[in-house]
Amino acid sequence: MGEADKIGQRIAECRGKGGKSLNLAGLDLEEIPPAVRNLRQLRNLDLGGNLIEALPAWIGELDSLVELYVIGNPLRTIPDSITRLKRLRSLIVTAGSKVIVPDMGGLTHLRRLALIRVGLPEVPPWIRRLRQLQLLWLDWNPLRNLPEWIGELSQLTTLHVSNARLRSLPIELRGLEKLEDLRLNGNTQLGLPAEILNEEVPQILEYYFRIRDPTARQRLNEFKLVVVGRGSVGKTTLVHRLVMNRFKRFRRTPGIQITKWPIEINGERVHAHIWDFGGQEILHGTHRFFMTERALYLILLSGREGTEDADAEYWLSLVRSFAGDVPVIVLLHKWDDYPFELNRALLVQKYGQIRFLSTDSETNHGIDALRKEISQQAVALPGLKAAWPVAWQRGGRAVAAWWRRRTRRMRQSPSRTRAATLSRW
Ligand SMILES: Nc1nc2c(ncn2[C@@H]2O[C@H](COP(=O)(O)OP(=O)(O)OP(=O)(O)O)[C@@H](O)[C@H]2O)c(=O)[nH]1
Ligand SMILES: [Mg+2]
Repeated sequence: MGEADKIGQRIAECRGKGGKSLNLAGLDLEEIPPAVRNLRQLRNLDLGGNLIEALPAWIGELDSLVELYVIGNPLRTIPDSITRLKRLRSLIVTAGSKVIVPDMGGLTHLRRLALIRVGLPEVPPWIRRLRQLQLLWLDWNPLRNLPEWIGELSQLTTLHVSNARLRSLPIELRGLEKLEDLRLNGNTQLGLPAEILNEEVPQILEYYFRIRDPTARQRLNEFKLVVVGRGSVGKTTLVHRLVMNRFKRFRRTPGIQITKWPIEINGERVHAHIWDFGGQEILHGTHRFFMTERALYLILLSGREGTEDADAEYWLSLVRSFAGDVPVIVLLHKWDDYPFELNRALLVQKYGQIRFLSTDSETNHGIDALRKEISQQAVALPGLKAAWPVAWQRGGRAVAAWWRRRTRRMRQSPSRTRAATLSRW
């Protein structure tokens, strides 16, 4: 019996028995034998190691197929009709050169997809719709990057993109909680040493985002709220009132205190990182180094000492000089202890857009209005829901620690530290 007859017999047998699997691997086939078209019951078809350049359009008629293996063929095109194989869970293709691949985003049952060495210049956008994907192999394609939406494929356990041309990784990879097998070897531009590449997924990503690309950006629902004002004006007490909704007495704040405050804005949970600056005068000079553009500023003033106008000018000019055109809320604070007024029109004329509110942490006066105002202003901040440097949160903690060390030194020897600080900056 010739080779062709043997193949014919195998197909006939499969048909006769209503077989679910057909193995046609390694038979030097140049095309799928036409008789396969009749095997409508087939669930698994293995065409590996043949000489097939094109899958026929009728492949779409084999709509019971669950697994299709086309490994090691000189394939050039995959026909559109493949999108009719709605039950397909595994599609494994490895070729040797460019393959025309149709939009297969409708194959939403796919769990395993391999498109290896098929000349993909980018990750096909339709893969985004394959929400059930667990395994994705894209090795040996000239891919320069991975899309951010890769982070939406939440079922992924395996991602192989070895020997591509990746230049960077998206931070969204860190959101793939089930990912346990990440292969990135052969992408020299990522700068990942061999010993790291063999590590577990969290170690690979930690190394990459900490050492290689600490400026990678992450979408976070958070923003920075900076609270300033002279010593004892009530900053720390206000932060406690905002976050815990209680009035409590505090000692004076020795440096910066950073508090995380979860709030709801437009039905979404957002975290404010509140930077509460110690108001002692000796610390003011360094405030400016922590004033950043992507933040909302609260300036607290009180009236009992009679310095409210000068204080308002002092803090507004500091904020405008070092943080720029940021949103500012000026609080006429400790209101129920001592109500007072400011020349609001003049301040607005000199320092631009400002919101004014009267507040008191002890009596809760104006606190709800303040929360509301903060939410409204935060929505407009460029940082909210937009890109933030990843290192930002860590940065906050490092800054707080550095500040504590510094103020400790400063108390021991104020003048020397100040000189050292100046030369340092
Ligand atoms: N009547 C009244 N007293 C307040 C209010 N907020 C704070 N205080 C009191 O003012 C004093 C200083 O409050 P803090 O919150 O520690 O002031 P601070 O601005 O954080 O001070 P520093 O950390 O030294 O910069 C404390 O005695 C508070 O109890 C308020 O809204 N109304
Ligand atoms: Mg304080």
